[in-house]
Amino acid sequence: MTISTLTPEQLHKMDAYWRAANYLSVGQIYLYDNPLLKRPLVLTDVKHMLLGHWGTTPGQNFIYVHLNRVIKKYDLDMIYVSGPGHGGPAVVGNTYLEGTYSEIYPDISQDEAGLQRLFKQFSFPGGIPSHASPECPGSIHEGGELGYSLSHSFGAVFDNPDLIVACVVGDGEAETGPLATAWQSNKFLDPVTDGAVLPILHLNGYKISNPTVLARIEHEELEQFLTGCGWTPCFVEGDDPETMHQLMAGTLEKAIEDIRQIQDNARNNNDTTRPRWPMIVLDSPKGWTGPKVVDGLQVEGTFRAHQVPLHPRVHPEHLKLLEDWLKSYRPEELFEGQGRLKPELAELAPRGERRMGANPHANGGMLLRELRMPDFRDYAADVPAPGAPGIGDTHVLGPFLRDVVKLNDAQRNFRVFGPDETLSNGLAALFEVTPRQWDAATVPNDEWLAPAGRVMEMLSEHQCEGWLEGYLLTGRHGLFNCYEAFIHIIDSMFNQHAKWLKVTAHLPWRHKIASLNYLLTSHVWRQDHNGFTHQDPGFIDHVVNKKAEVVRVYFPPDANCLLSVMNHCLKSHHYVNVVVAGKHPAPQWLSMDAAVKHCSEGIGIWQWASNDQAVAPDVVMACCGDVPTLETLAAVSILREHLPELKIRVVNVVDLMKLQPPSEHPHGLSDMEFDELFTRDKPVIFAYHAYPWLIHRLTYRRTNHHNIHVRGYKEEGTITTPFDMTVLNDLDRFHLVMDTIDRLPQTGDKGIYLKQQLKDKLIEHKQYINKHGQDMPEIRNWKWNNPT
Ligand SMILES: Cc1ncc(C[n+]2csc(CCOP(=O)(O)OP(=O)(O)O)c2C)c(N)n1
Ligand SMILES: [Mg+2]
Repeated sequence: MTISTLTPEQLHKMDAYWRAANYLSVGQIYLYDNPLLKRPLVLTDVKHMLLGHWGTTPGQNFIYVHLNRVIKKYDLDMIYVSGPGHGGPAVVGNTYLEGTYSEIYPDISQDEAGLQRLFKQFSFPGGIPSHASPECPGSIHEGGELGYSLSHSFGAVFDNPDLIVACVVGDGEAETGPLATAWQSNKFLDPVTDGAVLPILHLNGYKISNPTVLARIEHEELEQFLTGCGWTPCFVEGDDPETMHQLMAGTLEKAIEDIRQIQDNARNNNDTTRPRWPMIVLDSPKGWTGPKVVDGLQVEGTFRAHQVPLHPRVHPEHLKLLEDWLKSYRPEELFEGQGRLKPELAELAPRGERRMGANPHANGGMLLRELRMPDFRDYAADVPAPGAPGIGDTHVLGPFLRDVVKLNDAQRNFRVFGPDETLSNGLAALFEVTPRQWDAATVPNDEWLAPAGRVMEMLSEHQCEGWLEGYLLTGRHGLFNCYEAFIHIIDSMFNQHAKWLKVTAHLPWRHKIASLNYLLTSHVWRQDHNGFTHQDPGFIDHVVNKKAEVVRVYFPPDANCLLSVMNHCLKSHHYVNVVVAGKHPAPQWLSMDAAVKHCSEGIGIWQWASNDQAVAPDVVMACCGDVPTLETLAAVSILREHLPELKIRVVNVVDLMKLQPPSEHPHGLSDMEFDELFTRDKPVIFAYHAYPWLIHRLTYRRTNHHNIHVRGYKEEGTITTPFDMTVLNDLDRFHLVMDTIDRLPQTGDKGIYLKQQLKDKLIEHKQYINKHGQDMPEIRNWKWNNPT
């Protein structure tokens, strides 16, 4: 590396550009008015509420101006991911300087009035958030919740061979679990078909009020740690701007050239050794160039620089410090009288779509190409009559997904992500057409591993989620398959993605992206190997907290419904779709034609199972989920055999959101439609896949809510037989029948006698499973016989 990569003139200009970005950042945090300091600063020029994060910002501004230089020099296709996205003033300021901000928001013009509005809007009611939020051009990562920057960056470069993501990782962020695991992403990156991530560890030494671990280990230890994670770290350390500019410029050039060399070797020389990709450690003071000492305490280079170091409205003597700080950037040298950045500085930014704020990858919907879809009907399970045997619903889905992969192989825009379960979740058919992408070593007996593949598996739900989000945010499609219980691990990441979707849906310049699709299987009712730890259907409760406009939850009761639902989800935009499905052999209910109709409606009466066609029903047996549907139909067959005079209506719910009123969710049934299905006054025995209270939550406003009695998972579980799982939670057919009898006094003595029989049955069941270790033959061999 040469010590003087930059000519004195370049260095001077880059330093000025950095000062301009720093000036804009301080202006955003503090100023209400007087944006160019054309008159002495007075208290009324300062905002009342001072919100924002200074500490990370000058370092990010420094990185941004240096990235701009290499983008121009090497004509790079590059986007910027800000791990400590609370450094919002940096990305907003830089996209303003490069011109993209004003193109999207003409009101924030490149003049004094625009500057004033730029400053005022930041962290201000009616303005913009303090992070690298969706409102900020060039952002695919808000960085409010720390930890996901590196996984997002890798997701963005998969199948984007020309893209480089410069990913700033906070040294505090690096302590999070998701970030700690994300360093390993380099074992899953194909230098031939994927792009590159350039991590820049922002070692400013501090978090909010603590030092960071990585800043307080030996230099050598940090180097070994990063090297051990498979990277080639290059250090840029210091605080003298001039020296640092030269160091950063040289280091960045070397990193870009190394990336190109690695790619060239792999792409043109067939070099298959795993690259040790370059990364940068930027060791610079937190709050660099800000106030050094305030009220006798050191600020620059300490944790005290994290947020807002001066409070002029509380301490009037800070006003002068603020003015001095702003003036230290010498704004008169940076901006013309009218407030526009001087042309000799403006020319440092890249042009057009090479500007990081204008790069289409950061507005992924612009690049979205629809998937080529096979006809899902071609994969139908044969269901000559309800109750036909099935091989396991996800096993039927597998060949359909296989062909989605196959059909989109050329456009390289579909991937399936999962911790380690694609096979055990019943999707083995995928491996007929694609391996798992794996760029570390392989040995004989490994299966389906190759440097490039459509299936991404690493045993970190965080990593899978982050990769998939990054992939979607840059305009591609994907599916996350996961054990139902462990999807909770990414609850919080789902939150952030759902928030992103909600906000971007209302930004006209942001194009819609493909939906985030979850296939949750190996679900609560069938955890034969694993028991209680693997039994938790609560993700659904979590998901429905989010805005109705972005979340969808589906419980296909059989394979044909699963095919229809998944086809719909993969074609949809800007939602989070949660699909819960079984993988074990289970009876099938609907032919493909019937499934398409049922799933299109999302909820409906199963006429073939009901006998209330001519008259009002005595009871509605509702079910949602594959196992509850099975138990409900078994209960219906008992009722119809023993109490044939009862009029029973069977309602199956595929689309959970149908239960909500239309005012709450766009899929919601009107009250009239709901009453037609569930009646206004008859008991409803509702067998539900997950925690029962969600059904109450969704239906509490409905006319007949007080008659809805829900059975579901109530946190009873262990390793036991499949049927016993339902018994432990009172969701089994016998309990459902007993519930019905309890709610229908007209069943009289006949009902009481039947109840007694069923109670005896439950004891018989316990005795049988304890002795034989499997369910009674009458349970195992039960088949739906259409009662006459
Ligand atoms: C997951 C998560 N936990 C806690 C916080 C609260 N928080 C905001 S900033 C911050 C410190 C971040 O430190 P670092 O990553 O080093 O960023 P920088 O020093 O660049 O500001 C913390 C703990 C958060 N935003 N996200
Ligand atoms: Mg830090």
